[in-house]
Amino acid sequence: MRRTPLIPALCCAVLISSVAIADGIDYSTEPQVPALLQRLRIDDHFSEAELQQVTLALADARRLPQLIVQEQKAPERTETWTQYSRRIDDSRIRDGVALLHEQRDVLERAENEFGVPPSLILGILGIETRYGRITGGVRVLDALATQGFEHPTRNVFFFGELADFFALCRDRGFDPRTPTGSYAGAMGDAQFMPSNYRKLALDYDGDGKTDLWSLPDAIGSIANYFTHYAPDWAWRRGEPIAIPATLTNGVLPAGAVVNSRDNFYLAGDLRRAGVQPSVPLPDDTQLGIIDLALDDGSHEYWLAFPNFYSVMTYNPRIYYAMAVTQLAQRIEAAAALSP
Ligand SMILES: [Ca+2]
Repeated sequence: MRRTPLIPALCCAVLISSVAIADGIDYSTEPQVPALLQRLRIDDHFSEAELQQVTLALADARRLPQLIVQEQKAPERTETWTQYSRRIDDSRIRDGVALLHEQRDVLERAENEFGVPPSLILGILGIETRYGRITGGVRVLDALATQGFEHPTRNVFFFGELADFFALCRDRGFDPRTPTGSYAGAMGDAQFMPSNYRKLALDYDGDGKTDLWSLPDAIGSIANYFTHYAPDWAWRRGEPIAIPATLTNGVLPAGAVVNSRDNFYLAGDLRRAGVQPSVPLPDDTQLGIIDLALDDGSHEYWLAFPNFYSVMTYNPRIYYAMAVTQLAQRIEAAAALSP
């Protein structure tokens, strides 16, 4: 079978040992703080007075090591597909259709401007926060200080996000002690990390504030995200995300690599090897194979287009991208029945 690499692999995560810190410590005296302040001074031109505010905020930050455990045991890493896919339930589909009607003008404007269909934006909002209902109650300051100073494997990433969080707060006039979000420091209806909030969030209702806790701003920002985040993985206007497939022989072709961002196959080769897409495709279509093992021992197979890997830039887990994809498709189908 011919294999065609389409998308480069992600860089490996940098591994750095964690710093042991006793409970109750004052994070403003943490040994990595001078590097944080220097970064803000150089990259974001913080004044000495602004750096003093950062130090005071860090002194108020709470150490919440349970957030690191939560991050390591995120549902999309630990649940089975049978468990994870329960998120695609009737109430999420119904609420998605309702929001499609309620925000139709904003969603259509985002589609015209960025090429990202309303159903995908609703799929993201539905899986991330139940359309803005559950945006997280952890102080972002606490989440990012704990994960940035102490996460055993992803501390470099979170340290960068902590710096971006302080810059975001300075730029937007937020008190760093105020915003709340997920255990990972993701904020608002769209659950943007601070670096993406700074780079990609839009004031899409024109009220002068870029507020990701407002649905119109979240909708425009998600659409913007998919066209700007990574040039290689940008959303392809008008192309599908993924379609179901069946196996003529009941087994995958020998040597086929599934659930990978590095292995792609041609539709013609797949068809000849017994992998049948649910709709006819030109032979030269490049596809990834998604294999979803169910708890009853059966499997669901899907064929993924480049847009599936674009969805994975939002969260690099197959289950996450597949849940967003299937929710988007179910919302689209339900909306077609009640236009
Ligand atoms: Ca706004």
